[in-house]
Amino acid sequence: MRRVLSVLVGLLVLGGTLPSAAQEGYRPTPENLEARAWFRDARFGLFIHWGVYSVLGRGEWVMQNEKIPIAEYEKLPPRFNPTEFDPTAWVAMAKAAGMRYITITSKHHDGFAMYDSKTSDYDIVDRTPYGKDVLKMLAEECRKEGLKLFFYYSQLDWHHPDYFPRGRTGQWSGRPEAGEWDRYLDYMDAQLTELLTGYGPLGGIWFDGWWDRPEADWRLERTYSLIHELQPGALIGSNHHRKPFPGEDFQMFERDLPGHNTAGWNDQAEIGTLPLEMCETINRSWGYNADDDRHKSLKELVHLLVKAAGYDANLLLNVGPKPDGTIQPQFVERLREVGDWLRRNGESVYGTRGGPIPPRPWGVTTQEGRHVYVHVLDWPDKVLALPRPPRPVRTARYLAGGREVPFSLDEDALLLRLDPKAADPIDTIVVLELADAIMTTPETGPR
Ligand code: H79
Repeated sequence: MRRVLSVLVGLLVLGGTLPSAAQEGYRPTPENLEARAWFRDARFGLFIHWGVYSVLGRGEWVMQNEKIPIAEYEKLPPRFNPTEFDPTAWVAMAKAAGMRYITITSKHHDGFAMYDSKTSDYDIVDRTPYGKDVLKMLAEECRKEGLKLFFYYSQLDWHHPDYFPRGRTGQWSGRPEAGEWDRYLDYMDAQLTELLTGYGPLGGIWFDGWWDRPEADWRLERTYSLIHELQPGALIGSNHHRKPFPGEDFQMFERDLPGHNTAGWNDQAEIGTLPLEMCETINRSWGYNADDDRHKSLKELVHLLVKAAGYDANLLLNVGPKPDGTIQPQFVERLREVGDWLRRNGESVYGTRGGPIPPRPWGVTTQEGRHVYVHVLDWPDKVLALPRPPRPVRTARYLAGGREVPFSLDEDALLLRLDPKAADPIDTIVVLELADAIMTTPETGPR
């Protein structure tokens, strides 16, 4: 009895933060499982951060960072007029980069809806001179071109009066110190309903901002059930930096490989068994930042993609379009180069899972059926010693050109004898052909 009591007390104390506050007992439908398998195979997507903040060109956090009150911030939408927005060009860019899906901000922390919301007039159609629903235009183009579309949705809101009590951010917005949290959640559910009913079949919803109020009751049970009812095949993920909550369909990592914590906020992000995704920027910014010219090189971008795949994760790579609707040439060029690389080396990335040999400082492995792809990213020596793969090795060849790589096996190790002349400055890929396929399931797949 004492034990039962202490468990009950524990539940009362922890109530709001327990994962059970999400969609407990959720059983994904067959469509959802199929979408997860598709997602795992896709491996590469385009992240787009676009909102009225782009007018200022100082990133999507400008409202918070520069303590801009709502009354001031509301002067941005009348200045947002992306007359050069061309969904055909955006989707063509993503496809040329070898990306299989797009995730775009439908509403960021600033609360401004980038679509024709009927729940609020704080949206692109009602408040900007442009007056068009850019998400609808993008959704149509994605459908035409066979890319899946995900909507980023910020649970955190710096604009809505009912986002109260306030969390860690949003304290400079000038809102009255009162509000109805439940009314805010109703508003959020209403907006999500619009997004899930007005834009065709979605890839999924990418939540962010839960971390602003980890102590709050977000009523996730209701929100997640709603989404799964409206579109069982839409995947739910949340950037809460924790182990996935019940009801989620994939797990994401911001600016870190799964299990790493260089960004500083992934200390509680234990890896679960769902499909994984890592998001990163090409320069250092998500939303358009006019001063940020620290763009990653082609080599750095390919390494991000390949390492993510080696960790069994997708890479969601970001661009922040300008307020006129164009994407800076520095992004476009690099993405085209990544696409060129993928056209030559895509079989070592698409449709693969993390390989049987764990990621190491020299590189990573990926696998598909009987093939293990050894991505040698940084290894200057002629001999590379690896743990022996779990199946007999038939052949080893360079993916580029198909020449054989001499190798030897002993009880513990596979020694690859690499030819320095065949070394690729970006990624030397050796394909091992095994005698049998390695069976992987989401639960047992090597990480
Ligand atoms: O949309 C992009 C960013 O705007 C958003 N996520 C990506 C995909 C993002 N929001 N916050 N961050 C990224 C990092 C910010 C972390 C902090 Fe905090 C917010 C530091 C302090 C407040 C969260 C809460 C981490 C510590 C406390």
